[in-house]
Amino acid sequence: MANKDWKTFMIPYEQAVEELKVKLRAIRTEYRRKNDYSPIEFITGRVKEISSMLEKANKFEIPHDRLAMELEDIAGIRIMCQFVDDIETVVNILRSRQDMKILYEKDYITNVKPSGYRSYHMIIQYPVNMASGVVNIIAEIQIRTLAMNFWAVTEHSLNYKYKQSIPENIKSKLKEAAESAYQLDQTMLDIKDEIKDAQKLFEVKSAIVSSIMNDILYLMSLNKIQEASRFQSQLNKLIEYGDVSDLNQLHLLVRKEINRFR
Ligand code: 0O2
Ligand code: 0O2
Repeated sequence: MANKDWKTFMIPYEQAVEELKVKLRAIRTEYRRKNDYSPIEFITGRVKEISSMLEKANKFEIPHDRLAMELEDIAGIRIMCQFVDDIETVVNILRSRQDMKILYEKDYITNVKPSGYRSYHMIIQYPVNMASGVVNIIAEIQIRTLAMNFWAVTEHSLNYKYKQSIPENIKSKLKEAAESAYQLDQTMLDIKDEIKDAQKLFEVKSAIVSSIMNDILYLMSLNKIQEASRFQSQLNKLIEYGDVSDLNQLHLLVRKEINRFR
């Protein structure tokens, strides 16, 4: 196939990655809008470079007309989670979606790869609506914790540098690092509830702070500059030392003041 044809071949994959990033990031937004803890920390996505796709086809002797069937990671999405048990939540969310079909799953968290690699993979079929009609493409979703991601990204770059033949001493260091990443995930899980509470509290507080700020701006627009700056300095103190109930009280006071002048 000519270069131009490969570019055409990639179009539905590029579209799928863009759509999936938007759709899956929306899950995070939904949790955050509800001031809930999100099992998704962040999402990245990419399509494979044409050159590395052809390299892989060559290596595994995959005929070009079978690439779409046999290369499952031409479109790749990565979902990063803070805690190991978020992965199961994300997997269940994906399993119940109507816009993709899960073909199969690979659990490299229970079955750690000999390299030390841990992640949960879901191979999906995803319909892309093209000008010419629907094209069903295959994509790979990798779900992992931040620690698993840190390890995998580092190991991947070393593999790239050493072209798959990493020296033994570095290999054994990488195994050690994989074990440390695993331990880190376990330790974080132990204090998960504490961290979640703190993060949730932060979300709740920032929501109240931003409502108070809006109200203060409104007071300013009513030309009540003195009142506005008094509330602003109270707010500044509470941002540092106040709790949710202090903030709520201030919010009520600001509201009352607005109603007085409206
Ligand atoms: P958010 O809400 O910050 O997650 P695009 O499609 O243009 O939005 P692009 O440029 O294709 O995104 O980038 P890619 O590679 O798909 O994803 C990059 C996203 O991952 C960005 O999020 C980065 O902020 C986020 N990211 C990458 N590494 C980290 C990391 O270590 N920690 C965190 N928290 N986020 C990371 P967005 O798009 O800004 O959205
Ligand atoms: P990229 O784009 O460079 O990441 P197999 O034949 O079973 O060994 P297969 O069928 O391609 O491999 O699938 P597998 O093992 O599930 O791996 C698919 C992807 O998982 C890889 O894509 C990597 O992204 C990631 N992965 C798997 N094993 C490792 C590992 O030991 N270290 C790191 N860093 N990542 C791994 P590619 O093909 O490498 O492409």
